[in-house]
Amino acid sequence: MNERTFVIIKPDAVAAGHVGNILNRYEEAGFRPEAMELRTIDGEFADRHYAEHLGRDYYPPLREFMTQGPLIAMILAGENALEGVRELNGATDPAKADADTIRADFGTSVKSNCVHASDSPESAASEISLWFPGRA
Ligand code: FUP
Repeated sequence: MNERTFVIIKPDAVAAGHVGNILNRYEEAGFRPEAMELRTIDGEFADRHYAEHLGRDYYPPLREFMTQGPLIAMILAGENALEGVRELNGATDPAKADADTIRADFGTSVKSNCVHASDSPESAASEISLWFPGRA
């Protein structure tokens, strides 16, 4: 099924110069960008994106991390994009991610795990409307 998912190349990966390599993984797997923007978000926007995580002990450093510099926000489309992109990304903790996944190769910690992708059709729809309201 052709699907859309919302993806972030996080500030750690942008700062480290991994944007091209990460985009290459998605393109080689057949996913294509429908929208893409370099953006620096503030804390209030991070709170909206990570609404489920507000109040967790790890959230304040995560908020700081996501607002520390530019990130790449994008909509990726393709066959089974939701599951396919999360497989390419690998497990949340880069130390536990399968070999050759993006997080295994470019992530450095659970917080600095270099990419985000929507985890369900519902979260894709709400993340796309938050980040790219004109594309919802
Ligand atoms: P994922 O769906 O793999 O992005 O992971 P989660 O939705 O569980 O977590 C979202 C983000 O919260 C992760 F990318 C990193 C951060 N996080 C932490 O920093 N510490 C934790 O213990 C769990 C998540």
